[in-house]
Formats: sequence, C-alpha cells, structure tokens
Amino acid sequence: MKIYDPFKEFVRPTTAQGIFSETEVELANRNSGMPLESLDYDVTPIGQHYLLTHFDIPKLSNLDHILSFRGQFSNPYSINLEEIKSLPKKTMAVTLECAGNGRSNVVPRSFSMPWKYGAVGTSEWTGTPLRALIKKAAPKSDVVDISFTGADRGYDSGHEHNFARSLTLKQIEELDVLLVYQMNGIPLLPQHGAPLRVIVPGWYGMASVKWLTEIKALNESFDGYQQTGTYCFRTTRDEPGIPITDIRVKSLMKPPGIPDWTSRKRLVPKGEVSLIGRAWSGGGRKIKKVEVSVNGEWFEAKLYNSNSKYSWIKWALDWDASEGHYILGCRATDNSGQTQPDTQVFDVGGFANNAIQQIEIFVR
Ligand SMILES: Nc1nc2c(c(=O)[nH]1)N[C@H]1C(S)=C(S)[C@@H](COP(=O)(O)O)O[C@H]1N2
Ligand SMILES: [Mo]
Repeated sequence: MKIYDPFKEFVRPTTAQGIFSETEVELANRNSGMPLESLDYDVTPIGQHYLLTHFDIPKLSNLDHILSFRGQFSNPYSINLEEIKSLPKKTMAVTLECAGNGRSNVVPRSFSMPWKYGAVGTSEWTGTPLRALIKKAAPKSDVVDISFTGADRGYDSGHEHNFARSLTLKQIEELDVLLVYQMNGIPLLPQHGAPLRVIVPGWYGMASVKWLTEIKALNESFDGYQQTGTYCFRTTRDEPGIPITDIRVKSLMKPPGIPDWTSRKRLVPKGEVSLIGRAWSGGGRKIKKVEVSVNGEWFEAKLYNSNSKYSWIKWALDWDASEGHYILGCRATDNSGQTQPDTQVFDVGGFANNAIQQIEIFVR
C-alpha cells in the first residue's frame, strides 16, 4: 500500500455531499462548535465557545511569556505578560465567527474543518489596545504590513509555517485591535490562546492570532500561508483571490422545543412558542432587522440592543404554533442594507457562508 506523506507531496482530497470522512470527523472532534442552545446567552460561557486550532495547542507559560517587536521598527522591544497587564486595560464584548462557519453546507464542500452553524460565540475580552504598543515600537516610514505570529507550527497544503496573519498600519489604526489576556474575566485558557492573543473586532476569527509571540514590521507585503494561501474568496483554486476580512451579516435561532438525540430534529408543544436567537454583522455595522420564516412565510422579530458595537444582539418572536411539520429560519439585515442569502454563492474554501439557517421541527 502506498504511504501518503503530506510533508512531501500534498494531495487535495475530494468530498461527496452528505458523506464525511474519518479525517473530517477527527477535525470536528478537535474543533468543537458552540451548541446552538448557547444562543440564549449574551456572553457565551467559556466552555461553550467554539474552538478552531489548525495545528497543536502549544504549552506556554504565563510567567516566561515574552512578546517581541521585530523587523522594521525604529524602537524594537520585548515585553512580558506582567508588563502588558500593567498597561491601560480595556474589556470589549466581541462576537467571533470562524470564516469557515457553514462550510459543510457549501456544495461541493472544501476538505477542511466541516463546520455546520456553531463556529461563533461572544466573549468579554480583556487586554490592552494594540495601537499604543505599535506606536511605541515606531514603525519605519516604509512599513507596509505588521505581522502577528503564533507559537503553533505545522503544515497546511504542503506549506510549513507558524500560524501568522498581518494587518496594515491603517487597519490597526481603525479596527480597535486588542492584545488580550483574559476571556470572560478569567485568564485565557490554553485552547483560546493563552497567555496572549490578538482580537480583531468585526473580522472573521482567523485574524485573531492565538499564542502570540512576535509582532514584526515589514517593508513588503506579508505573504504567509494563512494570509495569501488560504482565507481568500476564490471561485477557482488557481486565482489569487480576495482576502477575507470583516464578518458578513448573519443570524441564528436557538432551536426550540426538545431534540431527538441523534437526528437533532425538534419536537415543539403546540401553542405560544418564544423563538429567540442572535444576529450580528462585521465591521461595527448594526443590525437593523431580523425576520423569521415559518415554512417560507416571513415575520419581523423584535430586536434587543447590545452595548458593544462588536457584539451580537438578541432577537425574539412569539409564534402561535399549530400542529404540523415546519422548517424555521431567520434572516438579518444590517445598516449597510446587506442581508442573508437563501443559498450561498460558491466559494472554493467554503468561506463566509451566511445563508439562512434551517431548523426542522414537529409541532404536536
Ligand atoms: N495561532 C493561532 N491563532 C489562531 C488560529 C490558529 O490555529 N493558530 N485559528 C484562528 C481561527 S481560524 C479562528 S476562527 C480563531 C478561533 O479562536 P477560538 O479557538 O478562541 O475560538 O482563532 C484564530 N487564531
Ligand atoms: Mo476560523
């Protein structure tokens, strides 16, 4: 039997709709999603927040951890966690969503983490604004990109690298980027990036580098694999693609009633049913409207405010359910007029799928 050695020759696996391979199941075990009933919370309890880790979770020590500023800075320096904690503190509620959320529903499916709906969650992130630290390092005048490198290393599609992403100075100026060491009021857990991670509010999760060790100023465009090889919208494999940035408008419903253990279909008692869920958009855009569909008929939901411009909001609708079989869905519209599509436009990597969720219920 031929041994497949992905470190020598990368073969891109094909997928079949509705059939998931053992490797995809293993990825789905490592990278758990938020249970949809957790849509009940403004702030997702830590153990219910989704996880996406490409390589291995590095074992790092809070005591020894050092963040280094290198490359084209006039004042490169290193700083430890205690020093970072003594800087001005900021806590922000931010909804994080993986760009691969919904990938399983894109046909044909890209062979990667097979998310359904759960790669989203909202946390109270505490840290210090990145802007001031970069300013102190003083990027030289020809700097075009700032890269952020994590301690985790591995292979993706034949490329060996540490997980790393970049932002331009202008993006750092405009995006309220935080260097984070606490999640929901407690120190970051190893799987969420301890001791130190980046949070880029309003962007898909890939920008929020975990296990941050190095910030580097570059006088040419950053071309790391996680920036240019993946996380780009593509209609064919070979095109350079369009970099993925801010989150598309989206909403999800907390599945009503009770589930069947394996099929996850729902049984709902007839009468008044309170349908609730969350809606969010990227780039600090506000949600203007959420509509709920019951077998294709639309009703407008009530919206609740959030005190953070980067956090999802709650929506609710009371529905008088009569006996029957239903498909429920919800659709958010943001203040730029963007709304969710019925079906997703194809993307090679299955990224940023914000098509309307479908929940199958039986009312008795
Ligand atoms: N160093 C590092 N940072 C990373 C990743 C990673 O694999 N390594 N995954 C990214 C992706 S794709 C997402 S969606 C978020 C997930 O953050 P969470 O696991 O804390 O929810 O982290 C991002 N930061
Ligand atoms: Mo992600």
